[in-house]
Amino acid sequence: MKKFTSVQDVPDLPDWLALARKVKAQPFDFQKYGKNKTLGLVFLNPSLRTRLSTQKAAQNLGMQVMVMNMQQDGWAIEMEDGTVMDGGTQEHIREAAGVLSQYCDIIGLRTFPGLKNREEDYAEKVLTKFIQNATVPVLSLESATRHPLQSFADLLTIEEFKGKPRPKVVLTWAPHPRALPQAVPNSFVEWMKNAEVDLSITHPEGWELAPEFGEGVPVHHNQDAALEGADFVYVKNWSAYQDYGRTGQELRSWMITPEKMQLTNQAKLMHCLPVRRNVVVADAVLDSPQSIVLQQASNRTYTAQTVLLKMLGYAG
Ligand code: AN0
Ligand code: CP
Repeated sequence: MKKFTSVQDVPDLPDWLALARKVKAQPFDFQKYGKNKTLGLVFLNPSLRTRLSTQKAAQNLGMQVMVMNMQQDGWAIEMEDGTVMDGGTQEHIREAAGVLSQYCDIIGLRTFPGLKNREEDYAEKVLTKFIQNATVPVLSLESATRHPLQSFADLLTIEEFKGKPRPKVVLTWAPHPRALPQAVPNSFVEWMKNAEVDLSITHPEGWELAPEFGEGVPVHHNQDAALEGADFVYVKNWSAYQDYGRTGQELRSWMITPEKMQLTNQAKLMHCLPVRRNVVVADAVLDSPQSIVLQQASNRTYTAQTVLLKMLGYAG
């Protein structure tokens, strides 16, 4: 496996899910695959869960882990080819990715979108350049348009908590004061399309996902109607794709409250975290037994471990 950047890199999702369950049951049973292998985690943006769960996943496999926080500790990276580097950037991505490949057997990269230039973000410029210049397999730790490690954990969590073969899953937009990427909802939808779920999306007009992600998924602009009968409510803010980067922070009535959860089929509440309390979700919901956000975060370890195991060549 040369890369893990989206669900398209997963050849057999049911097989991967079965392995994730096996890994979760016996996390330390696969150490012969990771022994003497090194994982490098490169962050161009902040992270709590992805950093620690992927590190723990690698440790469970017996791997060594090196973490590089480029913003604080690295040189300023140049992404453009053919530039005269007499400005602010100090090291070209060609050397940076090439050098990291000398030290690591697998490299993880987190790179958020700039949310200014939609074309550039959706071309996955940074991730693509990194992969082109790395000589070892690359794992996305959230890129401009997708967060596949998150979505894999989300899917495992839904599989564990579902009470029927085909649960109703509602992805709902919620307000947030800052412009956030579309990566989490894009990816969630992409993975759910490959799962046994009845998926719909609710968001205010103007917050449609990019056509290639939203395509084929029913959309409701009335959040209350959309939540009716839901078994899972996946709440997340994203900034607009059309009016690229627009926040919608004034739309405070979209916050998930106990009253809204009353409309559902005693739904489980999911969020990738970090979550802004009483902006995105009310305290009373996050602190209720309906919230499974910590179980979601826990599953990040086992799904990351499954991905690493496959990247290490595990074929069982
Ligand atoms: C990021 C996002 O929305 O993509 C990371 C979530 C995993 N969230 C924030 O920046 C708050
Ligand atoms: N959910 C998630 O990816 O969290 P971090 O941004 O803290 O890694």
